[in-house]
Formats: sequence, structure tokens, C-alpha cells
Amino acid sequence: MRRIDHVGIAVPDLDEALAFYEKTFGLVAEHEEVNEEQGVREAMLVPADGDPGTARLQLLAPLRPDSAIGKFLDRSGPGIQQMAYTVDDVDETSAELRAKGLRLLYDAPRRGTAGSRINFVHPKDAGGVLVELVEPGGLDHSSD
Ligand code: MC0
Repeated sequence: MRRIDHVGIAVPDLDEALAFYEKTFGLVAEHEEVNEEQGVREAMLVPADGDPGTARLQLLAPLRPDSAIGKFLDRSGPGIQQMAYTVDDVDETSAELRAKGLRLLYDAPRRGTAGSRINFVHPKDAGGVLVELVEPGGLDHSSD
């Protein structure tokens, strides 16, 4: 693991949440995207004048009620849904974790934010936390 990549928060309404985080904590969106496969509209937030290498806050709003975020909101309400780590090679890290007996959700990595490659560790194998592994893609800004 390189660093904490982002903490993901499930929200019912992305625009409302963006306004709340900017007004309350001075966090602004550096990137917004719809990911149809994941069933989310999402935004990555950073402190307006913060350290460029800082971990991001990700706001995740559901595109459909039967999506991962839709189900999470239904069951738990808004709140922290995932903890994501930056990795150099998501295939390699997934293989290492599988060898330690953890269940990875996908056989092969899928597409995440900004062209990243992602996989997840099942929350039941990680102390009740949904862990995302992120291999940054070409649009990554966090090491600028
Ligand atoms: C479910 N559980 C969780 C949890 N979601 N525990 C902690 N954190 C979560 N986020 C618990 C349930 O309470 C339940 O516990 C048990 O896990 C099994 O639940 P389930 O009925 O199988 O729950 P489902 O159907 O909601 O599926 C959970 C699962 C799903 C993690 C498999 O959410 C999933 O596939 N997630 C990966 C994709 C994802 O999260 N996409 C959205 C972010 P009990 O004790 O009741 O048995 S997209 C994203 O993140 C991308 C854009 C990116 O960053 O690049």
C-alpha cells in the first residue's frame, strides 16, 4: 500500500453534499464522474488550499436503488461506505491478499475514478470495512 487514497461517503444527493462540504469544511471537487458499471455519480474532494498529496474525500451518490450505494443507503443511511488505498499494481496486491485468505470482490480489476483500476476486499474479511484498492490511471492528480 502506498497511502490512503480516499475515504468514500455514501450520500443520497451529490449536489447537496457538494454544497455542504464546501460551505462547512472548505472542500472542493477536483473531479466529478458518472460510473455506470458501479451505479454511481461521484466526486473527489480536496481542501481548497491543501497539500496536493492529501487523501481525497469521495462522495458517492446512487444512480439506481439496486446499486451498491443504493443498497448501502437503504440499510445504513448516509455515511462512510469505504476506505481506499493507493497501490502500485492492483493485480499484484489482489493476489497477495487472496494468498492471505481474503476474498476479493472481482476476479479481475474494474474501472474506477479517473481511469484507475480497482478491486475491493469483502468487508467481512477486513474487520467490517469495505476496502478498495486503487491503481491510479492517467488522470490521477494526487501526485502532481
Ligand atoms: C455491506 N456490508 C458492509 C458494506 N456493505 N459492511 C461495511 N461496509 C460496507 N460498505 C455488510 C452488510 O451489512 C452485511 O453484513 C454483509 O456486508 C453482506 O452484505 P450484502 O447483503 O452482501 O450486501 P450488499 O449486497 O450490499 O453487497 C455488499 C458489497 C457491495 C460490499 C459486496 O457493496 C459491493 O459489491 N461493493 C463494491 C462496489 C462498490 O461499493 N461500488 C460503489 C463505489 P451482515 O452482518 O448484515 O451480514 S464505486 C467506487 O468506489 C469507484 C467509482 C471508485 O472509487 O473508483
